[in-house]
Amino acid sequence: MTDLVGRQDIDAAVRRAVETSDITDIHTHLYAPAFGDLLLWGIDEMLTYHYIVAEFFRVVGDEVDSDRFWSLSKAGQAELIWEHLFLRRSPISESCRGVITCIQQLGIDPSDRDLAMIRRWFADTDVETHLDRVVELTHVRTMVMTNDPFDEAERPCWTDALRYDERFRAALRIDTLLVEWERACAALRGLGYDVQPDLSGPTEDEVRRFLDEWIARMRPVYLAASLPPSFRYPDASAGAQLLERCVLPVAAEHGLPMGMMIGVRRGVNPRLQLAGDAVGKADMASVGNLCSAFGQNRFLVTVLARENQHELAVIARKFGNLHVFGCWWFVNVPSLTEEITRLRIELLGHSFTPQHSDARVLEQVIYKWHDAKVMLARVLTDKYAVLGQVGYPLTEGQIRGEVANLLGGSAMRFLSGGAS
Ligand code: FIX
Ligand code: ZN
Repeated sequence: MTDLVGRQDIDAAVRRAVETSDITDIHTHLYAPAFGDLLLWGIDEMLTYHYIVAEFFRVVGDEVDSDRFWSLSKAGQAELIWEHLFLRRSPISESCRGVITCIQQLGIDPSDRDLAMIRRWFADTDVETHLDRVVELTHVRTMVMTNDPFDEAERPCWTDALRYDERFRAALRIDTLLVEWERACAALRGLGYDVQPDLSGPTEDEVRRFLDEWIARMRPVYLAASLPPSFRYPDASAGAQLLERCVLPVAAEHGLPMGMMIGVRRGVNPRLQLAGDAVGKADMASVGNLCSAFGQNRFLVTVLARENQHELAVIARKFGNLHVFGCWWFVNVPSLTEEITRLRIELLGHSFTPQHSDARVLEQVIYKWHDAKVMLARVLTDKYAVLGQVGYPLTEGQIRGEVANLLGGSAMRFLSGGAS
């Protein structure tokens, strides 16, 4: 072994591997430029990210009510947020600090706190050049989108003429089908599918036909849904019935994993719009029930509640058809990502994916992956150091390979039918 890493060099070897590895971001809300305005980017989009909007409403008091805020242009909203969260206060929360990290990493000087100057910098660039720059800066070379055929803004983009950048991959998003069957039923009828609210008649065949058609159109790498804490399997609800009789059989037939993000309580404060969702503890036994009952299916799962993380990792030890991924949304904060990643390495070794960005605005991959890399390097250095202490010979090549797996290699293998 010529590339043996000495105990004192582990830290540098891990940092080198993390810094140079290509990354696959397996869950984002980004779109390829071919989707036009659906790809959000630039400083005003960053400032009006729903993570930040929630923080804005906490501090603004009676000065700006929610109706007035939502009636403003995006630029107007961004200016208010800049004033309250970046000038009157230091942007110390994770989502606010993330904006400053992005600005700084893009080579813009944040020290003047000058929004007009930052806007000019973005006005001087175009989306294609900017995307190349973000990819080079982060090494995030593949981004999995969130593609919802029930979304009126997105559906028309999926014409035969749509040719999009191979750095983007699709994920067929079906929350409406699984969580809001009444709405899905009406939408499907509008699209010409013969479905009934009580699932009778040809409904199941028609839902399968809908899924087959969208799989053919999008060529997704997985199917996905965000689910509430109340999600249970088995269950008599329309969603659980459709999952069992339509979604999972179709997914298995096409060799596609089912992505499940569990634990979101939607619209706890509807006045905050997208920023109004919260978290609840979910039922991890249901995840185990699915993995056991559908051994021919593969499941990609993340959970929103800190309280669910340990049980999910334990269930993943029991089922090879379960791939745990990401620290999602409210657990994507440094104190918890480190705790969760350590726990997962301790229970699962390398067979999981520590992070995804969930970026909604292109530049967010910069700060979210910057943070994920720093955290991962710290945790891995500790874990390898312990191995070194007990005499295990680590090589640079092995460290590089294992880091690449954790940064997307393992997920991509799982997505294409292999083991984690
Ligand atoms: O369901 C999801 O994919 C969530 O990630 C989003 O609904 C959420 O708004 C979000 O952006 C979290 O990061
Ligand atoms: Zn998401």
